Amino acid sequence: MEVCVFLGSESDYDVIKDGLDILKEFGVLFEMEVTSAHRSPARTVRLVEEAEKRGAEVFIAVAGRAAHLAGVVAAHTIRPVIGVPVESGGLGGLDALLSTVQMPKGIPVAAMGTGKHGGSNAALLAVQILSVKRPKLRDLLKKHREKMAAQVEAASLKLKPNA
Ligand code: RP5
Repeated sequence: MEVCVFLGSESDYDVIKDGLDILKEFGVLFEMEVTSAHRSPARTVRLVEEAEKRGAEVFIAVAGRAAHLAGVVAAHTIRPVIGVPVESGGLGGLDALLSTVQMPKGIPVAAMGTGKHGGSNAALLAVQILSVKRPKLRDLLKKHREKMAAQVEAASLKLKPNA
């Protein structure tokens, strides 16, 4: 395993679905578990320790509401932890965003934006971290950026009158 993905609840799955596709596209080995910082704290800590032993180099933690999952994972590992706040409940994700991003100094979490964009960016950031030591991933990331740039240009052309 290279990337370990934790969801605070099954209901968070949609937020990371596209991100999982990105990890697959880049050929990154990942495993995913549902575990909660609040509802299953002991399981969360055990899973972090097991994932480290099995080679996880980066953790992604997806959670909503008082989203402490990424912070708790970060407290139990020195591997990089990427947090994805989920839009749920009455506060539209601001609760989860602030819970994820406002870590006290000493225990960093790389906090993404809320929702599906955050889920996709978490996967891309995980690939970027892995790519520091893997030229093949760096090449794939460059191609991914070139493809996006081409899509922007194509969209621009499509919207031009008389095109
Ligand atoms: C958080 O509470 C989870 O990460 C989820 O985003 C939210 C709601 O969980 P469920 O009630 O849907 O299980 O802990």
